[in-house]
Amino acid sequence: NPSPLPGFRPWPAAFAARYRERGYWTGVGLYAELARVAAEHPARTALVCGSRRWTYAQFDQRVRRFAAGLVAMGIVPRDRVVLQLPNIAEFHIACFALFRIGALPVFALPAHRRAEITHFVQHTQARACVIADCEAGFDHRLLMREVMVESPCLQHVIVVGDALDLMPFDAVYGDADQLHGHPMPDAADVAFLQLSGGSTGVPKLIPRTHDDYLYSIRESARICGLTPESIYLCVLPAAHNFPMSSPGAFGVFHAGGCVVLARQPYPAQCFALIAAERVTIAALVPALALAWLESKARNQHDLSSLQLLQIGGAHLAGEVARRIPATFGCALQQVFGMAEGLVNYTRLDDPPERMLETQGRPISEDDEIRIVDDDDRDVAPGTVGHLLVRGPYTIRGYYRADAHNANAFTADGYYRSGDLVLRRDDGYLVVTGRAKDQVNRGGDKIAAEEVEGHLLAHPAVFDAALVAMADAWMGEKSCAFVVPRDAVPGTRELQDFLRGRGIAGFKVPDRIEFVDRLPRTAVGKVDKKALRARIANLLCAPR
Ligand code: J2J
Repeated sequence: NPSPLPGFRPWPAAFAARYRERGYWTGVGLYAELARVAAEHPARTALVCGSRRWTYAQFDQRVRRFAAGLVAMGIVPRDRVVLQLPNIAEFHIACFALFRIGALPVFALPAHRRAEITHFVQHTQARACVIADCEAGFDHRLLMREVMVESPCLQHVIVVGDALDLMPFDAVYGDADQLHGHPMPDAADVAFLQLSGGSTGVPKLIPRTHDDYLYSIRESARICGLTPESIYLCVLPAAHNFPMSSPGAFGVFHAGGCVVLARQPYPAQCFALIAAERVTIAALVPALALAWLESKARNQHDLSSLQLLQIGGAHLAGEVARRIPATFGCALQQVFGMAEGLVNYTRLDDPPERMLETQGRPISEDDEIRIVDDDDRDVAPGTVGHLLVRGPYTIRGYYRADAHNANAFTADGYYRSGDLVLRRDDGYLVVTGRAKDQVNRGGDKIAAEEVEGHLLAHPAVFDAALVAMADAWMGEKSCAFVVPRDAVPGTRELQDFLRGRGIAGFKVPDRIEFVDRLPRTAVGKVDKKALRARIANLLCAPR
C-alpha cells in the first residue's frame, strides 16, 4: 500500500532507506513474526492467564480465528479498534488478530473513563471497541453505552465476559481457513496507535509502524537476554509501552518464551505467580518495586527463579535501586523509555555503579540524541539539558495533530521528550528532571493542562494549576492550586466533579489547595516552580 495512513507522518525517504539498508526495518509485520515463532516452537507455552494456558500453536490459532471473525464482522485494513482490557489473554489475542488483518488497535488503559475513551473513539473514528464486562468494580459496558450515543462511527462493542446485548468476545471467533488470501499489512504501515503521557489538553496518539516497533522489540529482547526459556510476568497494564515492548510481552513472543499475565500488580498475587510459573523476568515502575520490597509476603514464596527485575517509567531513587538485587537476589536493569520511541537500558554486564546510578543508554547506534538549552543549542558535555531524539523507532509526529507537532518536534524531526538529562562520558544517560508540564504519578502520566481544563469547567473555579508534590510511595502525587470565584468549594466536591467529567481516577488531584491568586512569571505564565515549592513547604510543615 503506497500511500501512508492519513494523519501519520512517515520518516523522510532518506532515513527510511538508511534504516532498511542497515537491517533495522525488515519488512516483517508483527503478526508475521508471531507466525514465524509459532511455526518454530508450536508446542512451547506462549501465554498463561489464570488457569488457562496456550501453546504457540494454540495461541496462533486463536489469533487467526479471531482475525477471521473480525473480517466477517466487516472490519477492514486500517480500521481503528479501541482496545481497553485488563491483563488477560484476550488482550494479546485481539491485538495480534488486528495486526494480522492490518486493522489498528488503539491502546486505552483500564483506568480510562468516558472522557478519554470518547476522545480515542472520535479522534480515530474507531469502528469497534473491545472491552471487559466489569473490572475492578467498574462496569465498562455502561461506559460504552454512553460512548456509543455520542459516537456514530462506533459499530461494534466486543465484550470479554458477560456481554449482555453487546457482542461476546467468544462469539467473534470464526474459521481460521477463511483468512486464506486476506492480505497481510505492509510493514511500513502504522500497526497501532499508542497512548502518549502528554502535557497538553487532550491525550495524543502515537502511530507506530510494524517495521519500527519490531526493530525495537528484537533489539530489546537481545539486550535483555531473552531466550525460549524466558518466563515474563506481565504486571504493568499490558497496553503500556514498557510491558509491551521493552522487551515486554512482544519481546518474549519474539524470543519464543512464555508470558504470564498478572491481573493485579499486588505483591502477594505476583509472588505466588512467580513461584508457581518459575518466572525469570518482570518489569515494574519504582512505586511497585517499593511495594514489592516492603511486602512481608515475599518470605512465603520461592522467588529464586527470578533473574532480572527491570525498573522504569519514573525516577528510581538510589536507595531503592540498591535494595532490589539485595532483596530479590536477581539483577536490576534500569529502563528509561517513552511510547514515542527511544528506549535506554542499562546492560546486563554493566558494573553495579552504572546499573544503580544511570538510566542506561539507547538501543540503537542510529538513535540520534541531542541535549540542548532553552534555545535549542547543544549544552556542554556532561551538563543537564533538554533531551531531543530521532531515530529508527522514534516517531516523526503524533497522529492527526499538526498544530501540536509543530511544537513537539524540531524542524529537522527531533522529538522533544520534555525530559532533562545529562550524558556521562561513558555515553550513559541520567534523568535529572522534567521540563514538560506533567505529573508522573507512580508511572501514570498526568498532563497538567488536561486536568486544569476539567477543573475550570466547574462554576466555582476561577483559575487552576496542577503540579507534582513528593510522595513517599508514589514518587509524585498531584496537587491542584485553585482560585475560587467566590465561595470556596469543598475538596471532595471538586474531586467528585472531576470523576463525574469522566476522567481516569489517577488524574483526579490528590490534594487541592485554595488560593487567592496564582503566582505568575515575568511573561505572565503560571509560575509552577513557585507552586511546587509552596506545596513542598506545606508538606514539610506539621499540619
Ligand atoms: C525517569 N523518568 C522516566 C526513568 C520513563 C520503557 C520504560 C518506560 C516507558 C515509559 C516506556 C523513566 N526515569 N527510568 O515507554 O518502553 C518518564 C520520562 C519519559 C516518560 C515516558 C518504555 N522512564 N520516564 O514510561 O510514554 O519522563 O513510557 O519521557 O509512559 O516517562 O512515559 P511513557
